[in-house]
Amino acid sequence: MRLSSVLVGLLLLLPGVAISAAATLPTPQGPVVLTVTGNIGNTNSADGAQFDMSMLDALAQRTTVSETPWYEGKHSFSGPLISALLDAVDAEGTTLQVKALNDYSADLPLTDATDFPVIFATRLDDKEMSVRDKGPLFVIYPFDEYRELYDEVHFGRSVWQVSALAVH
Ligand SMILES: Nc1nc2c(c(=O)[nH]1)N[C@H]1C(S)=C(S)[C@@H](COP(=O)(O)O)O[C@H]1N2
Ligand SMILES: [Mo]
Repeated sequence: MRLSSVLVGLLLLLPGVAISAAATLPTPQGPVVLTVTGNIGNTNSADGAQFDMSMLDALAQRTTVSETPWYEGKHSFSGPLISALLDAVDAEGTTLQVKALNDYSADLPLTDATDFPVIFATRLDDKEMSVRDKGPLFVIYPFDEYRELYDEVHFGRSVWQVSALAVH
């Protein structure tokens, strides 16, 4: 009878564990657009935490309407807050290395994401961005809302064609 009560205990326990893990970070169903590695507590693959577009859309979103060095006039950029993404993967550390498809990479202090509503833009004027248009992911600082961010330091951290992150 000991064994059967252990088995009952396991049966009660296992679904709970599976459900909470799935709720934390599901498995991507569509093409993976972002892979996060490094000092993170939540993963969903041997390669770290992988995200498809709908997983990014499910995170807390923000829009900023701003001038930028890359486009004429003001445009609307929207997508998940970097802070929401860092929460989702349970990131710990001081630096976020942001890597692009073209091998460019920049180190962002994690405090940028906690001090300002910085966005991983997935939409420019409500449309997804193709790789040709600096997509699918573009780090966008809320330049018009915080004029002090409009400088070379933050332009250099505004990585476009983002494909991977490493938390250190
Ligand atoms: N993917 C990618 N993002 C990037 C860069 C790059 O070469 N590739 N250059 C960065 C730097 S150093 C700056 S100053 C700005 C430059 O943008 P610009 O080349 O359109 O002036 O984009 C940043 N984001
Ligand atoms: Mo730059």
